[in-house]
Amino acid sequence: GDSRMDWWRDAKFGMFIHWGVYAVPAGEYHGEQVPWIGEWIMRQAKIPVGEYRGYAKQFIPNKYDPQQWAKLAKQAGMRYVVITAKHHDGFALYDSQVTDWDIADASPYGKGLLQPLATAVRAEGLKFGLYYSQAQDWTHPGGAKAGFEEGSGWDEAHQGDYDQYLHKIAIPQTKEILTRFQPDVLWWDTPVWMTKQRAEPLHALLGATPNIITNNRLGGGFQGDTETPEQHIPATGFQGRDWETCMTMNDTWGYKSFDHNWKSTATLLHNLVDIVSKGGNYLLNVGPTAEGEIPAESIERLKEIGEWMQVNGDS
Ligand code: JFZ
Repeated sequence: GDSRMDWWRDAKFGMFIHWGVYAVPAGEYHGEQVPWIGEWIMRQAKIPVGEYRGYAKQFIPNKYDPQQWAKLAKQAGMRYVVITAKHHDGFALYDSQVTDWDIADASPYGKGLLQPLATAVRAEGLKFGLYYSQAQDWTHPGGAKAGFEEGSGWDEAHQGDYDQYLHKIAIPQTKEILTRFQPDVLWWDTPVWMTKQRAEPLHALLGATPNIITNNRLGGGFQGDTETPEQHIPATGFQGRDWETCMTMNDTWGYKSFDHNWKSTATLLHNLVDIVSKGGNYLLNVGPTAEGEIPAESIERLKEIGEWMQVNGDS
């Protein structure tokens, strides 16, 4: 067997965290409720880069309590946490040396958010993973592509060469997060315009963390370690492949103030049991606010899941 995968297969249940500047507009732009998932608001509302950058000034998570988050995950029976190091808006939750579009340089908060969480999560005995949007980047030139021609976007600031973006931003940042945080998981996403040639240098960086587990969203033909059915549970699992269903508790990954469509705790538990019975993992999302709080509805559900685990879990 592949002992590298042992902890992950045993884990069954993890916490996904989508957190970033999009928590400031929280789904609203110029007084309008923007449809669809909150972390896509920049793309959905075609917010100009300069204007979107302004939200970072209000992303000041003074209520951030990474120990509380780690304990919440642990008490719910989760064994790993995966957080967005950078989502499609290009904003890094750590102090990147590659750009000033990060929490330490663009927000008055002025310091990184990832190391405190990595430390807290590992202190609880959980594994720590990072999500990184390698292909889409709606701030750095050359990286805004979804639904657009390669090298263009909805703002002049997007003009640029995709390969330049990869070499100036995505490759150095991937190197940075792997060496700095030594994540147990790297969760790639949306490989638009990715080719084998483009993905190869990203894939090669994984050598810095030999035991890392990656998903199947790097692109360029790289399969990674895990299948990633999204927002659904496959009927039978995947023959010969590890897999992980990622899912929201309401209808958004990133925080939206007006999304109240919460799944019940019973539904979440049913999903967990269904997934585990088919040999998969459940990566259940929370979307913290710009102040740094996990929504009360999510906390309540995670605590109830934890109570069920006390009775039925295998600790
Ligand atoms: C992606 C992101 O665009 C989204 O913001 C979120 O981070 C989510 C976890 O991942 O969205 C996807 C990616 C892949 C599929 C659907 C949505 N897919 O394969 O069906």
